[in-house]
Amino acid sequence: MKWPCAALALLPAFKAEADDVVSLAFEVRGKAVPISWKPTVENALTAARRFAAEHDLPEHTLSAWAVAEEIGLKRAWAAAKHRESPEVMQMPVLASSQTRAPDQPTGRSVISLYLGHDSSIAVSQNGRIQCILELERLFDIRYYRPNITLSPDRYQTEWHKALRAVQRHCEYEDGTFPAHFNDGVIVFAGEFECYQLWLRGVVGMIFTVEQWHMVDHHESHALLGYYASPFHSTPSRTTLILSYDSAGNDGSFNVYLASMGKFERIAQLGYSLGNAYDVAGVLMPEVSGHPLSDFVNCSDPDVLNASSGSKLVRIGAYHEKAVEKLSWPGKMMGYSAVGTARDELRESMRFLMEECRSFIPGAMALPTLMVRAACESLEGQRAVAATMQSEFEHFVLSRLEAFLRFLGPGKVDSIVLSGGCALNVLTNQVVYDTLSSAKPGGEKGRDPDFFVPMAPNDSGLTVGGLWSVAPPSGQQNLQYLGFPLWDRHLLLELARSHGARRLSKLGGVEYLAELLAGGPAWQRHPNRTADKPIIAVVRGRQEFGPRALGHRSLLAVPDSQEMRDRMNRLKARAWYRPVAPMVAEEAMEQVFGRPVRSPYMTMAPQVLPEIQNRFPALAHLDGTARHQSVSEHDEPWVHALLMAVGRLTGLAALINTSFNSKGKPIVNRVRDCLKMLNELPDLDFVLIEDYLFRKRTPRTTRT
Ligand SMILES: *[C@@H]1O[C@H](CO)[C@@H](O)[C@H](O)[C@H]1NC(C)=O
Ligand SMILES: *[C@@H]1O[C@H](CO)[C@@H](O)[C@H](O)[C@H]1NC(C)=O
Ligand SMILES: *[C@@H]1O[C@H](CO)[C@@H](O)[C@H](O)[C@H]1NC(C)=O
Ligand SMILES: *[C@@H]1O[C@H](CO)[C@@H](O)[C@H](O)[C@H]1NC(C)=O
Ligand SMILES: *[C@@H]1O[C@H](CO)[C@@H](O)[C@H](O)[C@H]1NC(C)=O
Ligand SMILES: CC(=O)N[C@H]1CO[C@H](CO)[C@@H](O)[C@@H]1O
Repeated sequence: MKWPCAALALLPAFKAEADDVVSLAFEVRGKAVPISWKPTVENALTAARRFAAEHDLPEHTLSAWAVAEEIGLKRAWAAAKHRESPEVMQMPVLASSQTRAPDQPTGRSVISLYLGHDSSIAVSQNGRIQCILELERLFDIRYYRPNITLSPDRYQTEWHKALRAVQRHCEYEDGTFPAHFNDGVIVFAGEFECYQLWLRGVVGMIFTVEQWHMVDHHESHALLGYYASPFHSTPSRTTLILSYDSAGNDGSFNVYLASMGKFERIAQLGYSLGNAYDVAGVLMPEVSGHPLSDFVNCSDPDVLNASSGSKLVRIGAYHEKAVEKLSWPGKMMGYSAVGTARDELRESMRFLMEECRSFIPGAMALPTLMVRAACESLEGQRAVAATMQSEFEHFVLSRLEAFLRFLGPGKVDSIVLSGGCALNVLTNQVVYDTLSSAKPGGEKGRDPDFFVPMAPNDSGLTVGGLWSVAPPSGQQNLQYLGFPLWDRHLLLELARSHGARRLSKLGGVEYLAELLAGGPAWQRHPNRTADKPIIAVVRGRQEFGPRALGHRSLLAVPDSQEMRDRMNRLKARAWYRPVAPMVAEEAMEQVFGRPVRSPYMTMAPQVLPEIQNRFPALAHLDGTARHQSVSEHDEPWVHALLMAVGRLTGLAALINTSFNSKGKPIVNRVRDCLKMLNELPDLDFVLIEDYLFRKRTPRTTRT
């Protein structure tokens, strides 16, 4: 293949566009003040310092300006408005005020693509999403993105393969398959325009697309959050949407307001909370899996002698872990429960979160005090995790509070959190418990309602991007819009050859519940190794988003510590990883003492002590549970199963874990399911659609 984009690899060399003079105006204390400079003579940071000194501005606005340098400084600045709030003014404003009024739903069909890590393709028709393909689920590699640098040929082949999967397996509600699209959307991932042009060509080999649109990264996160929430169906509501993550080249803390059909970015701040959180992972060998010495030199006199919260030491080898480090923040959040936060580390954490941008991407560095704590002991490493989590929560909460005050009491009817950082369920819970109408003493109508979408991280970008072109018509359940089993056609034959039995003939969910609860059906089982079995359930279309919500899940009754250990062993997961129960909506009061709706596992409320005692595998070490609340409306079959389990165990709850093997994405092949059933000693059954496969005893195993 002739590679048309090769020359563009040279682009960065031309980044500092020759003799351009950059001119901007900032509003300082209500007045527009101009600033201009030549990037070839003075860099943006120096210019920013000069400007700050001349106008007596606080130092910490500077980091945002360093970021501005990275993004070329041209865009959006003219519109930068600090507005009137002193608190909001103190945050480093990158750019703000971008207004768009979404079109009304139309009869259009749309395809949307995202090229960054966690690449995906989403398709909609008539304002309804028809399917979402996360490429990792097709290629069986977590966070998958086709890698253009590796081999342009392979890049093309892989995108082609993904698009073919959409063409063949994305069955529309009316029984047809996609062929033509009115609109194509690419969610911007910082790539060269040339790649996008070229990708359009690849799409064009399979589908016809009338017109293409580019959509901003954070706008896509925010639109997913807004339109997936119940709030958009009442246009008179004002919804505040925070999209935050660690996105590379832009402000990573974005605040939007949606009201009366208007969707507006009110601030884009230069914080990269995700980065701060990610980087801290290097200090915890139990999280990263690497010795501390890979990243820092604990005998460095600067480390030994640390005293100030803002002094930094360099860390090495971080960028080399480009892909695996994506798993650190999730682990670190669970790990934070094993440590105790230390006050003397707080200043360092705040400094890191506020200033993280200013030392990325050049020198990776961490505050020296944090490094020293980690060097000193395992307990110190755990304290870093706990303090980081605690400061992260505080940071998000205080910024949200500032925005709410700034907008005025009672002005915001609902809050939505989106972006990769919204996977931090502990922070979500703190916001819910402190700001929302569900807080103790909170009032509907006065305090905002709260929502986190099912795929707040990059895997959800294509849906948000798509909705910017064709907003949804009404409310749609999205959590099961992944793909059916890729090799579904093999199921019947494999069921026959494995002697699988039809669950519906055995008694349906009642039978499954009896097995799970260790009742007679399990007691009759010839080769029991445990008190109660672990059962994988694989039904219908795959989940969209990071959580297995009962369509690709491993299920068990959480009434013993042993069960948690078996689950973690089965998944080869670190001992400190949290468990996640599925709880029937009816049982939430019983478990938490209050209803905390969380159909996509986005919250982490405290479990009541008596339930922790009776069902020890249900709560995490800190007593919280990352639960999935299941109502009949969310998933009728899973709900019926939970209710049946509740009749036998006294609690309509099961622990779930996603059905995947170590380091792999959630399964989507019959063959892989059966392979795991054979290989994993702790897995007792797999239910695939209506077929219940039992682990084969050695006697019946063919060799
Ligand atoms: C893509 O491939 C290049 C060249 O082999 C490699 O250096 C880079 O790390 C890869 N990127 C990703 C995201 O895997
Ligand atoms: C770590 O720092 C000490 C003290 O500066 C130095 O002697 C040692 O060589 C360093 N170790 C490494 C691996 O760089
Ligand atoms: C440690 O800090 C003290 C006080 O700031 C300073 O005098 C001393 O030189 C430092 N030692 C090292 C090894 O940097
Ligand atoms: C993002 O979500 C997808 C599922 O939608 C998950 O597989 C992936 O691991 C997540 N990525 C990160 C970086 O957390
Ligand atoms: C039961 O399973 C275990 C482990 O797979 C095996 O060692 C044992 O022989 C089996 N017993 C029977 C009666 O199949
Ligand atoms: C115990 C356990 O593994 N819980 C898991 C439940 O499923 C979600 C989504 O797959 C996981 O994130 C939890 O860790």
